[in-house]
Amino acid sequence: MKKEVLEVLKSNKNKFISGEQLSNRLGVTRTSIWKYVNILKKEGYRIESISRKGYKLIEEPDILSKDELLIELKEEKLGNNIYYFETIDSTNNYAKRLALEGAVEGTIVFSEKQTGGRGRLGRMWSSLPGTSISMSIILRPTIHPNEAPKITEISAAATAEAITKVTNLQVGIKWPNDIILNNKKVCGILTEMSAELNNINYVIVGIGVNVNVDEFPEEIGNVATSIKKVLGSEVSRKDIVINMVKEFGDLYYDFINTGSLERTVDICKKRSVTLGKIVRVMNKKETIIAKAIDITKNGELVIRKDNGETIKVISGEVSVRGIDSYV
Ligand code: BT5
Repeated sequence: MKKEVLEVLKSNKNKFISGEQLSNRLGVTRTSIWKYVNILKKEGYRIESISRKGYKLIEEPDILSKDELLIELKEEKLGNNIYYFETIDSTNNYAKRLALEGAVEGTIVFSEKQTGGRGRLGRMWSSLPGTSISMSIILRPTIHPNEAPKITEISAAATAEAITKVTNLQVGIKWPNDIILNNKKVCGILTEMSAELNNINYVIVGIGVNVNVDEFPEEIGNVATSIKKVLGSEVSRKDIVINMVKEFGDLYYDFINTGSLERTVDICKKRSVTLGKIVRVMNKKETIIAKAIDITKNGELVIRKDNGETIKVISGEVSVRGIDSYV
């Protein structure tokens, strides 16, 4: 019921709505309404209450609570099922557990704090409570497991577009999974999958964004930045999440329905900080130094070695000269 009270207050933002109207509309007593309003106030909503006039929502806190997101995302294909935690080891771990229990596509797990946030290949991901976004989306795409890397690119494209939409900042994409601002990493994406030979059971897309972070732990101070650091002012995490989920839904279902990754690749190419640069690609077999020259319509990175040989890279560790520790 708290969600319903919040929804009515939000749809009447900056206007008074009487306790009686609220109670009639929602079918609960005025005392209950008063109790829910008090809980919302404790959560940080600024609500004016004046006897005989009722309640007026004046300001919403920048929290990624379940109620808030369910209301904001109710028209979207993704995000109709939300889990929200104050603290968790890793949203990807929890999403994996939910997926195994049968959670539907579009279920999203958020946490303010992660005690064991993960990057790729066992690396750590640092997420700072209240100022970053840590979220994982469960997907059940009807595609061949070989195509799963495309989902990382869809996520990167969607997140970059969302950040630009909210902040006007021109963020770059370092193929395939990093979002870059001023040569530093502002967002990382970890895509994990459970699959059989020919079909995917589930994909978990974990996204971490540094939004209003002021100070990073020393060990990542040289590589990490936040939107606030570059923009010079705070940004609503909620706005970024809402835009990101919308954009993601758009690009993802476009790909699932048409089989074409064209829209995503266009965004990734336009925003690429990798193309035209010398890169170091590491895979299980070897390390290659080459020039990144293109991204194919399937999302592979094309690199050209000094001897003229070109190679298509599907996934792997790519460092870009000038952006990573690779110099
Ligand atoms: C990634 O790995 O960039 C994927 C990060 C995914 C994080 C999300 S948060 C929600 C979900 N739940 C999880 O447990 N994970 C996902 P990779 O490309 O391997 O980069 C990891 C490297 O980035 C680390 O070794 C650090 O150098 C650096 N790093 C760690 N925390 C960072 C931060 N907050 N901002 C920028 N760089 C960071």
